[in-house]
Order: sequence, then structure tokens, then C-alpha cells
Amino acid sequence: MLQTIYPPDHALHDPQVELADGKVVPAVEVPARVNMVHKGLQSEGLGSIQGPEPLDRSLVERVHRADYVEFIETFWDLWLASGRDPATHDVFPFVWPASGLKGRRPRHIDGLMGFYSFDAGTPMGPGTWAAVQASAACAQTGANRLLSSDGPVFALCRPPGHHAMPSGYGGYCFLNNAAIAAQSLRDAGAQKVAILDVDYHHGNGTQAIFEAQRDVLFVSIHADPRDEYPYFSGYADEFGIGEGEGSTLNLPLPFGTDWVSYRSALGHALTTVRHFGPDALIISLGVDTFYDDPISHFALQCDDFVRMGADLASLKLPTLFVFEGGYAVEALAGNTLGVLKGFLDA
Ligand code: Q9C
Ligand code: ZN
Repeated sequence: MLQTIYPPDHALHDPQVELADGKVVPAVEVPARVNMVHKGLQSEGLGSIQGPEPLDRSLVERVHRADYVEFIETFWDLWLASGRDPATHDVFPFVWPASGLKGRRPRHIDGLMGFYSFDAGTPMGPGTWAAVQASAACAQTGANRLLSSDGPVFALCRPPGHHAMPSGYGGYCFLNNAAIAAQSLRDAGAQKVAILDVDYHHGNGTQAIFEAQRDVLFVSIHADPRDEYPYFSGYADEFGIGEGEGSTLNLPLPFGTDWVSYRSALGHALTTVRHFGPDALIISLGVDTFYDDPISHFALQCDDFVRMGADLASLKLPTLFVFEGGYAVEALAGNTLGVLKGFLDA
């Protein structure tokens, strides 16, 4: 039996446009994504669906810096207080402390956006914080449910989380839902937690949050960062730092990767998780590996997601699925439910 946690407020984050491919384009990280998956779960009667419990701020601040969380929380007030147009729907950063500029924390809204972000492709608006809070609360609630559940739990998070850094937003992500879930499981007594990230993009935020720790294994299968976002993280020679050396594994794959080559990387990932011997498994579940995803370049077919779910079940671990990317809206419910059904039926 599956339990799903769904964030009713996710639709308050409702971007119309984003900056991608060097220009303004229609936003792809939209409410319809999670609405479709929610509807699919309902119409197929796949387990129970509940709302999240209130978000524990101290849990969030064990994963992210408090000043960063406060910035996301107060962003819209800062925007208005700075005299900017209150009718603006999608706000983007455009200046960063890169290339040797020292990372001083400025006062102006434009400076603050640059201080707390790492790309210009992640719109923020008046309802962003409410949605972000609900999304993170789903991950937290999912982790709590996993402890008392005998089946898998699905945190249907939106906005997604795996790109969110300890103090930086980007890649449509603000708070790192998978990391919040992992931290919550550790706090509740799990000695070792594994995070397996199957989103098409590298989970740079999750890696950064846990790369110096040995109690949380991070394994990611993703498009080669030489050719794909997030470009500066996710290389095969990143194994973790200090105490955490050996607790990070990146498996970058080329454009065009189909199920046959994907599965061999997945097998390697599963062996690594098995060897680590975690008490719980978190799957950062992005289905943007789909051949028809509008922003991605892998070649998985609908049936492959069912196969993926079955392979994940072979670990026989308490498993929390945390929703990440996937932008082929019409196929999203089928592919996401495919993974869950493959897992449940295995
Ligand atoms: N040419 C997640 O899947 N850049 N984030 C897109 C398209 C950002 C994806 C550019 C992609 C971020 C959670
Ligand atoms: Zn992605």
C-alpha cells in the first residue's frame, strides 16, 4: 500500500515565464505537473493521499542556512519594500558575486537575489514561499510516515528540491526536499540514509548538503554535466569531501541514453546502496529522463519507468519517493505512477 503526501498550496507558485536557452520562454515547472500526478493517483486509486503536517523550521535550518531560508520567506515583502512593481509575476536575479568578487551580503533586492541564487532560470513570485513551505512539509511528513509504514511513501513535492543548495536557489528549486527528508530520518534515529537521485539533472544541492558526511550516501544518475545543467557539479570524480569521501557517487551518462545503458548505471547505483547498508532509502524521483521531455535528452520509454520501479524495489528498503523534475506534462502521471506501480508490484 502506498501513502502519498500532497501539498495543496503548490499552485501558489505559478510562474508564467522563465529564462532558458538565452531568452524568455514559457515556464515548464508549472502547477499542472503535480496536478496531473495527483489526478492520476486518484483515478487509479493508488493508495491514500493526505496533506502535510506543519513544517518544522528547525529541521529546515539543519539543512539550509537560516539567513537563506529567511530570504526566501521574506522575498516578496523585500520586493515590494524596494518599490518594485507589485504586478510583476516572475522575478529573476541577474547579478552574482562570481569571478573573484567577494561574497558580501548586500542590502538591495537585486544584490540579495544574486547572493542567494546560482542561475537566472528560476522565477520567484508572490506565492513562491507558501508553495515552497508546503513542498518541504510534504518531504518532512513523508519521512515521518515512512517510520510507521510498511509500504513506500511518496512525497509529491512541488516546487522540486534537489538543486537547492545550503544557501542558494536555482534549477526551479528553493528548499531541498530530499535533504530535509534525509535529515528528518537521521534525527529520528536512522543511522544511515541513502539518497538515490534518478532525475535527469544532477542533484547538485543534495550533494553539496551531504558531501562532507559519511552517514548519508548520495548516488546520482544524470546527464553529463559537461553538456547539461547544472554544468559545474555531477562529474564522475566527485566522491565526497573529508569524512564524506566515498559517500558520494556520480554516474553521468551521455545524451541519448536509453534503458539498456541507463539500467547498467542503475545496477551500479543499486550495488553501491546495498553495500552502504542504509536504514532507509530516499529516491529523488525525476521523470525528465523520458524521451519526450521538452528540456532533456535521454530516451526512456513509458514501460522503462515500470522497470525502474521494479529494480528499485529489489533493494527491499523502507523507501520514500520525493518528486523532482519531469516536464512532459501529458506523460507525467503515467511515467510517475509507472515507477510507483513497478515498485509496488515487484
Ligand atoms: N534548456 C529539475 O529538473 N535549465 N530542474 C533548463 C533548458 C534548468 C531542472 C534549461 C533545468 C532545471 C528539478
Ligand atoms: Zn531534472
